[in-house]
Amino acid sequence: MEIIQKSYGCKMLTTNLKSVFNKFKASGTWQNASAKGSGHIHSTWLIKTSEDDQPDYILQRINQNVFPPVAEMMANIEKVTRHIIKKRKKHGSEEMLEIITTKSDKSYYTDQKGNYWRMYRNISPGISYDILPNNRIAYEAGKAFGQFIRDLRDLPADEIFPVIPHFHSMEMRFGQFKSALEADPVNRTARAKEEIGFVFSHISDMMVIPKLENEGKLPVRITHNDTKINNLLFDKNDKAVCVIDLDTVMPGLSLYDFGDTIRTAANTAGEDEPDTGKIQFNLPVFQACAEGFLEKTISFLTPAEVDLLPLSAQYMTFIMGLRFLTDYISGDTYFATSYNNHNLVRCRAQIRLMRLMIDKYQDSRDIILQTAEKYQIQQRRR
Ligand code: ADP
Ligand code: GN1
Ligand code: MG
Repeated sequence: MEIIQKSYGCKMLTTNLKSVFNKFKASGTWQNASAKGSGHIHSTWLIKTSEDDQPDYILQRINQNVFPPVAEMMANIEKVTRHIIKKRKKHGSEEMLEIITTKSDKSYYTDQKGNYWRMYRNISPGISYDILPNNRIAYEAGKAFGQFIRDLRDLPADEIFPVIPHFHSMEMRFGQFKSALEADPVNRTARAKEEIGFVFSHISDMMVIPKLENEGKLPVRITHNDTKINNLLFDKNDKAVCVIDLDTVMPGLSLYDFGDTIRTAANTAGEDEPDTGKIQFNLPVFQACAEGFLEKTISFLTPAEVDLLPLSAQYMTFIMGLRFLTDYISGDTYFATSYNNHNLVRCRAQIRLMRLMIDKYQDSRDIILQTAEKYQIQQRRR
C-alpha cells in the first residue's frame, strides 16, 4: 500500500518523494522518508539512504508563497555557504549547509506541477530544539549566530538579493496588520480585542530602532534574519554544529539576529505555549546568549548597536506577535498551523514574553553593558 508522508502543511506519496529525490545527485540510494522538524514555512523530509557509509539527505518542498524569487534565494544560499566554507577551512570550526545539486547541475528542481524542491546533506548528528534544554546551549547559540554575522562582514551586501524586502520592518508589518484589521476577512477581530489593544499601546515604543535605522545611525550588515533556536543544529555534547535555514539571509540589522535568538532561547516554554503561566523570561539564558554573541561581535559592533541589544529582544518578540496576529486575522494564510486559533495562541505567548522582557529591561541592560565592557577590556589588553 502507498504510504502518505505528511510534513507540516503538505502530504506526499512516498513514490513521489522518491522520484523527486532521484532528480538530485545523491551519493547513496533511497531507503525511506520521514517528516522532519517543526519549521513553519517549508515541507521537510529526512531521506535515509541504504548504505552506512553514505550521507542521508534533507529534501524540502520550497514554500513559493513565502519565497517567490526561488532562483535568487538559492543563489544567495550558494554565495553565503561558499563564502563561509572558505573561511571555516581556515579556522576549522563548525559545519556549513551543503546544497546537493540536481542531475542537471541546478540548485533546485521544478516538478511538473511547478513545485520547487531542494536538497541538503543531512547534518548528523544535528539536533534542533524548539525549547532550550539547558542554559549552556545558550552561550553556544549566541556564539554561532554572532560568528555568522562576523563571517559575512566581507561579503558585499549588493551581492545578496533582498528575497523578502522589508522583512523586519515594523512600519511594513504594522501596515499589513492595519490592512488585515480593516478587511477582517474571516471575522476574527472580535476574538482578538485584547491582543489588538496591546499592539496599539506598544507600537510607538517599537519605533525607536526603525527611526535610528532610517536616520542611518545603525549599520546595515548581512544578517541571518531567522535566528530562532531551532535553526541551529547541535551535537550530543551541546556544541553548536551548524546554522541552518539560510533563506532569509539578507541585508539587515545585527539587532534582528540577537533579538530573535533571545525571543526563542530565553523563553522557558514553546513559541506556541497555550498556558502562558509556563512562559518565563530566562535572564541567565539572556546573559549566556549575550556572552556568546558579544564574544564574536564586540570587535565590530557600534556603540549604538550594543546599546540597543536589550531592546532588540522586545522588538523581535513584538514583531512576531504582530505577524502571528495579522495571520490569525487574515485567516492563517502564511504560517503553517495545526489547529484553528494556533496563530492567536502564538501571538498571546509573544505578548506574555514581551511583558516579562519589559519588566526585566533594566536587568538585561546591565548584563549587556557589563558583558560588553568585559570584552572591551580584554580587547584593549591584547
Ligand atoms: P523552515 O523554513 O520550514 O523552518 P528549515 O530549513 O529550518 O525549514 O528546516 C526544518 C527543520 O529540518 C529544521 O528545524 C531541522 O530540524 C531540519 N533540517 C533542515 N536542514 C537540515 C540539515 N541540513 N541537516 C539536518 N537537519 C536539517
Ligand atoms: C518562520 O521558517 P521558520 O519556521 O524557521 C518565519 C520567521 C519567524 C518564525 C517564527 C520566512 O521561520 O520569520 O520568526 O517562523 N520565516 C519566514 O517561528 O517568514
Ligand atoms: Mg527553520
